Amino acid sequence: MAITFKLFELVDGKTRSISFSPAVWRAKFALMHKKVPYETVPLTFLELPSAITAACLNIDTPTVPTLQLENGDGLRDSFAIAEYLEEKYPDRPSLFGKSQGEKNLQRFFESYVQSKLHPSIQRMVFQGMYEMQDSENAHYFRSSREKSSGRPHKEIAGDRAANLKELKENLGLVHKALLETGGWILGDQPGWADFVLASSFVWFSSCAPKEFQEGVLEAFDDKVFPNYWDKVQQYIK
Ligand SMILES: N[C@@H](CCC(=O)N[C@@H](CS)C(=O)NCC(=O)O)C(=O)O
Repeated sequence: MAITFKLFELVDGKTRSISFSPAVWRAKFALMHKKVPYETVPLTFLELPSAITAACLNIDTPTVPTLQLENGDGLRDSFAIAEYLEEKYPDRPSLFGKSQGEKNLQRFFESYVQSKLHPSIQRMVFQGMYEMQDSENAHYFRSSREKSSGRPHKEIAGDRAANLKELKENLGLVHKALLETGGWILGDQPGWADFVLASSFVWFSSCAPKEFQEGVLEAFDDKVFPNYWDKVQQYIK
């Protein structure tokens, strides 16, 4: 009998149909790449803690993504989910490549995306993420982000032009890598590094479409990022 995994994911409070979390998308790409069927449990920020702890008794600090396994336990964290899938389905398309060295390099790329691309994207998506919420989730989102950033709401997004400039500077190496492979970061086939990058793009495009257009698709004078984004569509449509 086919196993049905449940993926707990984050959606907007207004329509409950926009899945925007980059960490969740990493898990979704990994599941799709491994051709593993799954159901999603869409949750808003405020629903997430009680829904995950009620369903997965082993989890006491709930975050998304959480993948509920056959035995009912929840597996938290996108990388842990990818490692689990790689181990369980070794004969399906690989996420990390053949050697520990390839896996290490992909982890290194993940750190680059997280530390160099995410800060400016995070500032640019802030207002969009806020406006996508219903009033209770908007209140939670605003106060939790004010607390974590130490800044009042109106200062979190920062200066648009400075954000776009910072992003372009840090996208340069990614653009160069894609120009050289002519395809995915990993070459002919995507893997973890691509799914990390693509997840950041899905997050950016769904919460700040104009800035994504200007800051990624039109940032360089060629079709490298538009072509890459076209390839990503096969997973997200
Ligand atoms: N390290 C985790 C990320 C976990 C995480 O921070 N998830 C966020 C969504 S991207 C979350 O659950 N946020 C809940 C909240 O902000 O209340 C992973 O990559 O899977």
